[in-house]
Amino acid sequence: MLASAPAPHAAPLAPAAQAPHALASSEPSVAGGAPFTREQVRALYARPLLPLLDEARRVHVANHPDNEVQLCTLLSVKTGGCSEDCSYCPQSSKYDTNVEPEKMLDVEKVLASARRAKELGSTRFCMGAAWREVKDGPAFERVLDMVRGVKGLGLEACVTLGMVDANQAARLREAGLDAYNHNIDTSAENYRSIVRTRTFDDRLRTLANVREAGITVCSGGIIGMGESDEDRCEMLRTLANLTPPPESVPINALVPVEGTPLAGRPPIDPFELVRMIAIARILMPKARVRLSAGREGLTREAQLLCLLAGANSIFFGEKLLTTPNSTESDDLALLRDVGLGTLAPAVTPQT
Ligand code: SAM
Ligand code: DTB
Ligand code: SF4
Repeated sequence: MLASAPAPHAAPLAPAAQAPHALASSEPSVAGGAPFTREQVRALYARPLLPLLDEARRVHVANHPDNEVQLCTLLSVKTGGCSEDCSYCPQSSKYDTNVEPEKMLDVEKVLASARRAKELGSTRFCMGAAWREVKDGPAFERVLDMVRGVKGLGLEACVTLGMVDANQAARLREAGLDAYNHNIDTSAENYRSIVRTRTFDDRLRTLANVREAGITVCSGGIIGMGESDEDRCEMLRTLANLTPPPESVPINALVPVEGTPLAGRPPIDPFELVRMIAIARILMPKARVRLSAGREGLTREAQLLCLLAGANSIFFGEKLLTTPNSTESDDLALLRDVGLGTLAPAVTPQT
């Protein structure tokens, strides 16, 4: 079993309220931009939450429409039976979870789901496969058809399929793919305590292949796996120092799933998620920051704080890939009650 205990370097950073040089809220804390140093990100992490939120909000309104959230719908197009050992994942064949391996979905079924997502207001549709890597052949050809079909509906198309090589990335781009999701999940130092069947560098290599093919990069991570504050800072720093930084950054809170090594992890304090989102917003001003897995356990007030901190997308639909998400009606009610609009379709449907 993989380690689920806190990493050895889990000493907390200076408690926010006692940060020795708390900045005035009007002072930009990372003047100069990327590349960011370890110390710069640590200093952000150690700031009291309210000035941090002030700064994140300033960065947000300077770079994005103020009251707009993108709805993105997820669909698992090939569920379970994955050969990787990611210790958070219910789809790994190494763990006995209640996810049963399923055959890959037909293109028509996927497109029916994408049509429904569009009717409900989603402008992005992300298809996930529980694969270690893409293999050339009929399954990949089917994914390419799915991408063409989703683009034909006028939606942004994203896939998350595990590792891809340069040629596969180029073929995805040719099919019209907008974005590839491939999370770094945690810091380079902590990676081996979470995943052993591949390396952090494997992750970065796929991100480089995606970027090279002209596909936008969606990459983020997970908190609540027993990582240290330092790991969280380093994860965000790695993302922000990618050149260019990712266009899309999902911040997930672990959904602990029975049977996985991380099943017993306690829930995070929602303020930790707010802090991560605020720092992501400050370090990556132009990125769409996605309030991702783990929203089901958050109150409306905590979700609003995440949106205030700079999140401008949520996963919309009653399921993430295999685990439950907030309901569509609760999400629409939240957005309505606080007067937030959703992003209008950006792409003209192809006929
Ligand atoms: N197999 C592909 C891969 O690993 O890149 C794509 C699918 S994978 C399920 C997509 C992402 O979902 C992972 O990188 C991880 O960040 C996130 N994820 C998976 N299980 C999770 C969980 N239990 N809680 C939070 N996030 C999770
Ligand atoms: C991401 O960062 N989070 C989403 C999406 N990208 C693909 C997936 C969350 C999966 C949560 C566990 C599950 O439902 O299986
Ligand atoms: Fe497989 Fe992706 Fe789950 Fe890891 S996160 S076990 S690669 S499906």
